[in-house]
Amino acid sequence: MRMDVVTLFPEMVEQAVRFGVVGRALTKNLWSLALWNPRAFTSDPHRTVDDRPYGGGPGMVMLAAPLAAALKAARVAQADAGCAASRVLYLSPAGTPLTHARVTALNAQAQQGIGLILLAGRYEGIDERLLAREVDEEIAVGDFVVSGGELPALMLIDALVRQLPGALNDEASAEEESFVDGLLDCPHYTRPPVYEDEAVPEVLLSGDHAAIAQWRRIQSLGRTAERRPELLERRGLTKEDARLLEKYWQAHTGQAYTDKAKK
Ligand code: 9WO
Repeated sequence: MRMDVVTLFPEMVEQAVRFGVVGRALTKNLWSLALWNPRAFTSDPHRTVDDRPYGGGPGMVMLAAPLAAALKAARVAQADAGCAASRVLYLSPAGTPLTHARVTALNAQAQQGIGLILLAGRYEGIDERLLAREVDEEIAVGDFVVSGGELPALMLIDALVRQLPGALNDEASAEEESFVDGLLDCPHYTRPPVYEDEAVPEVLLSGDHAAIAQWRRIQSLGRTAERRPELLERRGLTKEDARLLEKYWQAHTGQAYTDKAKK
């Protein structure tokens, strides 16, 4: 997978991708990264990348021309690297909320040779004319504003790379991960068997893999119903999942899960 990032702080991205799963995947050449600083594509002595907003108001706006030149360089580099096409993704609070399904779809595109160019804004934003001409998709990682698009870009990179074959030590962990089946993850435990007088759930020490799998499913269903009921409504429940959820709900509330809707 080829990814390019257009950013005023390439060092920030370069350092952040060297750690953990993403760093190991980079070392294993499961993906590749190129960074493009719009400041390198300026022609004035002050290497200007921003200016005051027309119409007044606080802060500065990123100029279109340096960004257009940086994006062009990224597109050419991706074509030279064999990408069939490039897709420019702008990280913005106004973008489409990022979901597991969207990450999976972007990965599928990348597997077909589409290079991803992540555009990270700074200041108050980017000249709208650049966005209209160059951006294929705006993506939000949450309903909040941060100081720059770099951290959202790094979240997107992490979510994408984790899905690459060989990126995770145990492929099963990707399957069991939250949102793969539209459910939240089950709770996890490790040594010691008792911590601060709290014991690990007995079933996890039983060695009964079928019982453990069922317990984990019940926990995922129950946690999703408690914390993100809209995810359950969206995905629906099989008869078996409804039966398992009932077990959780009865044990945790003393009520039938269907009664919940009557509150
Ligand atoms: C800022 C903003 C504030 C309110 C409503 C919409 C907004 N869009 C932006 C914006 O695009 N800002 C630029 C990118 C420049 C300032 C830093 N940027 C940014 C991206 N802040 N927060 C994000 C972001 C990206 C993806 N998901 C969540 C937040």
